[in-house]
Amino acid sequence: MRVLLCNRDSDAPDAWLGDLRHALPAAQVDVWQPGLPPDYDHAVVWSPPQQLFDEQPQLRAVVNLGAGVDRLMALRLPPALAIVRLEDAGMAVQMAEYACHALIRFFREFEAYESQQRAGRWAPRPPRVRADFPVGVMGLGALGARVAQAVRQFDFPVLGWSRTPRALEGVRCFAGEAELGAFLQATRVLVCLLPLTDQTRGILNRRTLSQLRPGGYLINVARGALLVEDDLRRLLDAGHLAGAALDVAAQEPLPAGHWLWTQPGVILTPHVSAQTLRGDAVAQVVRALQAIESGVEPPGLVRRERGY
Ligand code: NDP
Ligand code: OXD
Repeated sequence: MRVLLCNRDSDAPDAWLGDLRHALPAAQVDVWQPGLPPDYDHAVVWSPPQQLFDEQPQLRAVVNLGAGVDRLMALRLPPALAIVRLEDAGMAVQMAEYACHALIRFFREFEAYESQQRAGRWAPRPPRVRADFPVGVMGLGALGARVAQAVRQFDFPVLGWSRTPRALEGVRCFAGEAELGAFLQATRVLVCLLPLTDQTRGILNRRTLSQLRPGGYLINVARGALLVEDDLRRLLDAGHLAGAALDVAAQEPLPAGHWLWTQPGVILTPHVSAQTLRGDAVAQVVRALQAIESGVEPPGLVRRERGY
């Protein structure tokens, strides 16, 4: 088996190569570079260039070193190529930490206490009622389902929305376009964990976000292009939304001077809510390639027609 590695964003390319070679001792694993002969079986990639697929049309499978395949799906890929993505691989627990942290920061008014501390003021605020903070999770996949379960542990009412009907213990589940309105209207803190597809691009917009309960919050940990940022700004300025935690932006890195850097009520992080962990990822790559070589459907197989 001959495997190409193309992980250009990595700050430890040698460690990825070493770990993959160690985990696949019978395989030849090479780092992709332009002009290699077209005789590789599989590619393991994050954010690869179009040139890789143009030069290697015989590839049978590509394994994406992340959960979201939107960038990969935007390329021209060989029609028969199997696309496999990471499923959880240590990311679900990170998403649960991040979403719960943001939720509790909003609910317990930590931002207000931080400014009181800076002003040297000791001033307890009245407790807020948990039932007034229903949390709606958009996307109930590997990551969203874990977030919904983690939020439940803090006794917030939890709702979830997915494309097809799901049943999750303790979560009031909604599905499809027809139930989106009811889901949003019952939600105050919206956590977005949808994949970016033709159906979901721009789904967080004035029409949808204005249906959240007044004083609502947005936690977007999925992709920046799901959100119409100017619509968020209008709803924050109007006070309909009280805050947002954004780990992703339409343009990354967020440009200097962008309004989001200084918008009151907005917490920003640089696309780190759930990072790819090399050990978990390599183990999942190995399982996927072994499944493909044995003619079995690999875990994390992407359905091209759905876009995720
Ligand atoms: P999954 O594919 O496991 O889950 C996707 C969920 O979204 C499913 O519940 C699916 O519904 C739902 N969904 C998809 N399309 C629609 C639609 N049109 N309407 C309603 N629901 C829809 O993905 P993951 O949970 O693994 O990951 C989610 C996303 O998180 C990734 O695509 C990626 O963009 C992002 N991510 C961000 C990271 C970061 O660091 N910021 C890190 C990792 C991932 P159904 O259940 O019916 O299929
Ligand atoms: C992913 C990401 O999709 O890190 O895994 O954004």
